[in-house]
Amino acid sequence: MFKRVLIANRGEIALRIIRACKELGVETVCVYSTADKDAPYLRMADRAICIGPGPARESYLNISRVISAAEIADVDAIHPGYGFLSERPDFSEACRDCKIEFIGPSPEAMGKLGDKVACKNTAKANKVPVFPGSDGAIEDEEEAVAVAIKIGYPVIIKASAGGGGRGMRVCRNEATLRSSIKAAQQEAQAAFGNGAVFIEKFLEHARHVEVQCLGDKHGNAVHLFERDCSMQRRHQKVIEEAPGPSIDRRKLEKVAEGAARLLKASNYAGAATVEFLMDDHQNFYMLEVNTRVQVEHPVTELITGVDIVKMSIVIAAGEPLPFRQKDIAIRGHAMECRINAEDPAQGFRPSPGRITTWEVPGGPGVRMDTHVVPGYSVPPNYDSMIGKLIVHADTREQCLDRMSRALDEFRVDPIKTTIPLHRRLMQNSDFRKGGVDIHYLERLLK
Ligand code: MV4
Repeated sequence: MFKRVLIANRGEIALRIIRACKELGVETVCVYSTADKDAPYLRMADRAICIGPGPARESYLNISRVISAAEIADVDAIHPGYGFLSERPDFSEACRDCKIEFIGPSPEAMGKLGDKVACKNTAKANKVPVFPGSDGAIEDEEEAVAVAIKIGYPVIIKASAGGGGRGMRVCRNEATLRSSIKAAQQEAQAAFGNGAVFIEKFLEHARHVEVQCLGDKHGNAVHLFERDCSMQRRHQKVIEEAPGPSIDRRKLEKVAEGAARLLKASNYAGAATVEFLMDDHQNFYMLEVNTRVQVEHPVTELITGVDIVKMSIVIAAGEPLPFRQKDIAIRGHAMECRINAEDPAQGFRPSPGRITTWEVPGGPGVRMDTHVVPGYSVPPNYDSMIGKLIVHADTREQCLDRMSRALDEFRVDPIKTTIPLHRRLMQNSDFRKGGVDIHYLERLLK
């Protein structure tokens, strides 16, 4: 195992990684920006090193500053968490060049799964279902039109290097498609430095179902079942749950085994999530692969008993996965509400500032992942997520009631949070029935 790990992140995930390291007997080094200098989790690490000012470009996103801190602290490995440098093949490579273990996939595996066209090809070769569409990148207008005639409208143009909804265009007829291709290529080139775009069939109504996977350095790969993340707004997830409500278990298991095969075929070591859309007939279509530990990993931890963050470290240290697929089973139901410092009554306007009252829920089946304490100031520089309330119960209905009860215990003052929205959603009959689609929340908020 590693002697010392640097955490190249902030907030709740930095604290989550500190906790995993402590349980593994690994020393921790946190990097921080001046905007985070008073954050209490920094004192839980063995060492904290300032790497720059508030703007992320000059601190958490700055590869040379992070690597310099790692060299000064003489760490064996770096955990990137999520966001920031976590999905940058150049960062994984910089770590390798400096003989520091990157806790995540190799730059090759990350590059291959991060490029959507390449990823889709590997998926197809491994019998992972994908949307019908172009074979690889589209060269010109005529090729796009030919593919669209074959698969039928509507179609969607996506950037091969895009992700999380960036660089997508829906085309409902030939005229729009013709006028969009060149613009999409130019946009992709400007935004991602890669002009490759592809097209596929556009699905109007769908659920977002993603499969959590783990691969090790010995050729083993397993899945930890699925999460439903359909409750989202502007590509930001709001609630996640596991398992997905009313999903055909046989279909899901086939797809999830495919996801694990995809990791294995990509020589992937670490945690990964394979995202799918699921249509009204429970057909699955792969969207993209996230090559990192995700925000919503706790719901999978609660239903499987697997510590995903600990596993990410164990895998990077070269140990084989300590279990096989047959050892993984689902127990109960789990749900996560993202607590953001935003005002749902004001169009989700950010609400940073000092938190004087912070009373968090507890009791049976309740887990709170947060770096916030009373007196903490939410800096305006970063993502507005300040914590995650996660609950576990035997059934989905008990889980909803437990979440409701936990949300009722929550007291935060004076900043605004998404707690009132969550309380409303826990009583929403469509959500309680299960199976709302990815557009549900935006329709509800109109
Ligand atoms: C799609 C789609 C419909 N059809 N692809 C958005 C984020 C990116 N990961 C892929 N996205 C979509 N791809 C096809 N062929 C609809 C979306 C989409 C979406 C997907 C997941 C969660 C929320 C979403 C919200 C709007 C659109």
